[in-house]
Amino acid sequence: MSFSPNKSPTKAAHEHALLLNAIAAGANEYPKPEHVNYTYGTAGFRTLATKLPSVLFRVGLLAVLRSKRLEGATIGVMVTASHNPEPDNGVKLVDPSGEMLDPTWEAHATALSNCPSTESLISTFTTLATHLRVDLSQPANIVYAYDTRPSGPELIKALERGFESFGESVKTNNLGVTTTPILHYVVKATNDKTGTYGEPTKKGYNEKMAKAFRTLIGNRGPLAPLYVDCANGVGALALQDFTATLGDVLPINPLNTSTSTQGSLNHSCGADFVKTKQALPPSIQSSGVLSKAGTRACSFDGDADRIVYYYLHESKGTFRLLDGDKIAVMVAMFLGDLIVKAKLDEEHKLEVGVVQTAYANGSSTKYLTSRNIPVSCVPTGVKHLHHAAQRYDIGVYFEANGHGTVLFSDQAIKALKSANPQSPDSANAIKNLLAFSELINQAVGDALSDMLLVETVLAHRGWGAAEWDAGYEDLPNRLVKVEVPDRSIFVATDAERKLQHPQGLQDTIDETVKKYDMGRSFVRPSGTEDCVRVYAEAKTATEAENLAVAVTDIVKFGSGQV
Ligand code: NG1
Ligand code: ZN
Repeated sequence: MSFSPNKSPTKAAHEHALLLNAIAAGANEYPKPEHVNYTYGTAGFRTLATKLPSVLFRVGLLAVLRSKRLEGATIGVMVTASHNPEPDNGVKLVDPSGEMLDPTWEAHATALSNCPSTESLISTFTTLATHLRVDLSQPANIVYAYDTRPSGPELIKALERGFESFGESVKTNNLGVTTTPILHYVVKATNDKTGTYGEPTKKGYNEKMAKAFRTLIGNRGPLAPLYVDCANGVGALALQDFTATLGDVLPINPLNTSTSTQGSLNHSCGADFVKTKQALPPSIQSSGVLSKAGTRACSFDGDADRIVYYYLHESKGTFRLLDGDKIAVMVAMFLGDLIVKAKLDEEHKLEVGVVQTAYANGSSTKYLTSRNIPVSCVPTGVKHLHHAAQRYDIGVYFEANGHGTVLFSDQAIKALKSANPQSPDSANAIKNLLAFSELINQAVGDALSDMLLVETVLAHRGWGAAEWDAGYEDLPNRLVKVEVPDRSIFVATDAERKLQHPQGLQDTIDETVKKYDMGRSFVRPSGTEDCVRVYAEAKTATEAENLAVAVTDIVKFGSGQV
């Protein structure tokens, strides 16, 4: 198809015709494969990389539309499939504040990606631009990055082809191979009008983290060495850059850093492996590095936005996991104590709250609520957690799988900056709270920043991993992936703790759960994989296992498989 620029009466119409011609040429180069249906889910688009070039081209178009709609505010695009295996890839958009794409635009991403032909893409694009009132003459600014997957560079070309359709009105900044949280940081810092968030570069990120960490550690360093499993992913490169900036306050021993070995990414290592298997990565097990008492380690996931810690029990040698729930609890308690020490005036009192999902271990929720820390439960997906955390002065949010951060509200920062310390101790607490707000990524969960957060709290408490772990004992639990013919028949409600459909299934689950001591179980369709997830916890490991099996059977029955 072609549009005739020369016959157009006005300059704008002429440019519009040129744009549509450029989009049509790009769309022809990147045709949508037949029989594939794409959905912009919790983590953007994610599937086999070979199915993604047409999606990347179209995401390029949408990113430009979004930036133009927001008068040239910088939009981020991250190409990653996080903890998924290497043949997968994915893409997600980042809004100007550094947060996930506005959910109302997710449907536009889905619509563009599913247009079956060049004609339908042009027509959907034009309709979207009109309905969303996008002034195409506005400038657009995009920052983009990708992880270490071999499919990254080809997909980036398709994305760039999307941007190029708009000619010179689009300014781009390619950050290259970078972690997801660094991309979010750069987007936020680029759009920050106050100029105080930090320099919008990788260097700016490293310097900001290193400065805050040094302030917080003070003369407590150098800390005990830490082993970091980088999942053979981009976290290895980020960690190397960061340690070069930080120096030797925190001696880091990176493990699983083979970013160019084919098939190694997330393979038998990384945060998702450790959390799901509740075991050490075999490479760490066989290296024996954790056998020295008191040694702690952590695992990043493939794009370094998740982290879990672990160690071996001193006498039993058993694996002990310190997951997102354990991080949230320790951090919330510590920040709560700092606020008490800060002795702020009555009208500037700050409250720490915690946001969890239904996957949070019941023991962690009980621990927090019994200590009067407010806890909210929201549906799975970072955007839900992030928004709920914004309602607290200091909102700690973590998914059990290790994705999370701590948000400081503007009022909290103002209260801390304007406080009149009553003593050297309170001055110190205020200074430390402000340093935490610099250390912790305010845009998104960040393995590196969260690692520094954990290390700081441990150093201040004078704790090792065992003391941290001693707070509460996790209830034994099981997470099962159930493949069903059509997961869309499963509809969850009440922060995904109950099933609304298929009708009657929840009653059967409730009846079953009652038979287990301290039993809890829920079922929800995954937002990132073609499956339904069953979670079960109970007083003993055997009971948790049996409950998971029983509920899995109910799900299979409900999906018509039995
Ligand atoms: P789904 O597939 O919707 O369960 C998974 C994780 C989420 C979140 C997203 C995005 C579990 C049980 N689910 O979502 O917490 O991290 O991936 O990556 O861990
Ligand atoms: Zn991730």
